[in-house]
Amino acid sequence: ALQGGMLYPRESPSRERKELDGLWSFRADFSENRHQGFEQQWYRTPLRESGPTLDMPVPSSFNDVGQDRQLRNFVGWVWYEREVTLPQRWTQDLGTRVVLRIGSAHYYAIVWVNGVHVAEHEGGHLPFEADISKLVQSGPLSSCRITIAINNTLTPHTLPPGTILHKTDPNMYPKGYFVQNTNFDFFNYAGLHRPVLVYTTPTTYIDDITVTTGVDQDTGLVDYQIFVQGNEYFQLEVFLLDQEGKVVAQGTGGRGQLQVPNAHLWWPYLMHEHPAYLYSLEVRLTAQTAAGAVSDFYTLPVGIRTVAVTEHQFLINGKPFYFHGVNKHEDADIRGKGFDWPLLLKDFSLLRWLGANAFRTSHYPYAEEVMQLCDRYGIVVIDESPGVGIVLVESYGNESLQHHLEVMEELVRRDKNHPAVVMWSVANEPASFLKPAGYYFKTVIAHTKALDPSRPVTFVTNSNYEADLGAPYVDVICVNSYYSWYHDYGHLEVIQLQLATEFENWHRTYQKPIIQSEYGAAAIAGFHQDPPVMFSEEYQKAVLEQYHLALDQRRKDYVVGELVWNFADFMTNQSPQRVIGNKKGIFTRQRQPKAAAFLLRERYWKLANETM
Ligand code: BDP
Repeated sequence: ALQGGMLYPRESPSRERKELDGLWSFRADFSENRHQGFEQQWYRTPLRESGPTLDMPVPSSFNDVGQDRQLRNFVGWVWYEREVTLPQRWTQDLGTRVVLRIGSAHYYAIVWVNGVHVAEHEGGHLPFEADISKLVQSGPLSSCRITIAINNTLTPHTLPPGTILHKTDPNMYPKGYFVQNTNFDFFNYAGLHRPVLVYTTPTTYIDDITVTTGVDQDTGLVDYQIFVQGNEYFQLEVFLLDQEGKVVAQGTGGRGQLQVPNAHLWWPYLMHEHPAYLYSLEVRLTAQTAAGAVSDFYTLPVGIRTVAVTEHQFLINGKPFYFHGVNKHEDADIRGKGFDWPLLLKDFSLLRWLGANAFRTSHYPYAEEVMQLCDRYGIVVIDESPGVGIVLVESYGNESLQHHLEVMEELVRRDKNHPAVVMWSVANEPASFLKPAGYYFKTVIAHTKALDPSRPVTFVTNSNYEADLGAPYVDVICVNSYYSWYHDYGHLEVIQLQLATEFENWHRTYQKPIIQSEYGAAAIAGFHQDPPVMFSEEYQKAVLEQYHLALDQRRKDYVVGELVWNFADFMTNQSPQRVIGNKKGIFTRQRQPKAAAFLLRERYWKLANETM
């Protein structure tokens, strides 16, 4: 089990934060064994002393920032470094705890502070931390040097998995030649993708908070559990404030239930006139220490809502909810998967324009700032783990399974308090027909449910309904299909029949609600053909129209959602199937609409008006 909590670093009267975004020194280790950095201990002295370095923006992927083809396609260790000067009150006051937090380092990361190893982390989409108090408080220096080595190599046991293929024919490839293969359809961008920061807490501090909510008639129920680290003797007080700042409930102690009469529920956008109502849970800790009294304050946004699944419905606050939205990627020009506020706000603006009420974080957890905006705007999220491309038998072994369980622990720990998150997805399109898949998904799903009994769990399948060994364990069947795209090319007339048959088969077999979790077609913006031809905007639109007709046949029965593939065009590996990336976006990579976007906009607003 994981050590400690992973509360988002927020400022409070007892906590400060310092962002380390901006330019870092950077060097990719191009040596033949990719290990020179470790042999020469590049973390011991400033990186520039090791050889030539580049300026690298953080957060950003390193791949597309420069003009170097080798760096764009680099596989192995890259090194990041920057110096930071900390305020004296952080380095002199032994009652202050100083924490370094890395929002995301893809894929494997090792961190040193002033040459001392402080953290290691596997997985590119979830945050990790190191308590660096001792290090920064031990000397006269108030500056410290942070070095982060990151390796983007994917193996059958990483999540997502990949394979390294060594090409040994001396007539075909130079000595030592290898390539990274993956079984997922997006570019394996790497680097420091999300904010890096240092923050403080007192040495006795609020380490974690878990909130689950319920509704009893008009009363909102907020169950809380608070974990404290440091001193054994402390008091806790909690206050729940409404949006006007008025205290509506309060309690004491590490766990309890707050009751909110006439509660404002957290509703999805377009399902209620006042969606996304957030309360604030203010937690106050006081402890007596040898040095005197200390206090810690942390405020957590709380949305009161319930989620439930029946044989044919997905219920939010007891009302049937229909997901009409998109699948996304963290992806854009130049920055790759780097976090970027303007891009994020543009995307939310487009989601509103579309009338989308939901998205899936295909195919990995997104930045915490994204989840916070979903809470605030009322956009419902299916929160997906990086379990994408699990297709090799090796990736079903014990080593992979253990890692997958840990990733679910990290994901639930980070995202458990977001009202917007209504379901976990443990994987996308695994080879769930392989023999070991049954035990594997049974275990991962059961573990996730044990971690969080308050939300349904699923994985997204494209296996045949009879062959799928994981489907018995999910709460909602999520199916992807690409009729008249990956087969029956160009034959729009088969879509309705094929989709209707598929829905029928899944529902008859499992009696669970179904979400069309992906469907779509590629269109290159500006390509026009009438009658429609593949890759034209008209064809993309026509495919969606055919899907919608079949969806509408079953929408009131047991189909509970539709998420188009994809919100925007995105970068992939190079292959003859992909034209500078995947073009199934209804927006271009630059977020401009194709014809299909207008079609979806009309449909989503119509669906919204039916449920309002
Ligand atoms: C599905 C995958 C998705 C791909 C999409 C496609 O889940 O990641 O990008 O197909 O082929 O199989 O466009």
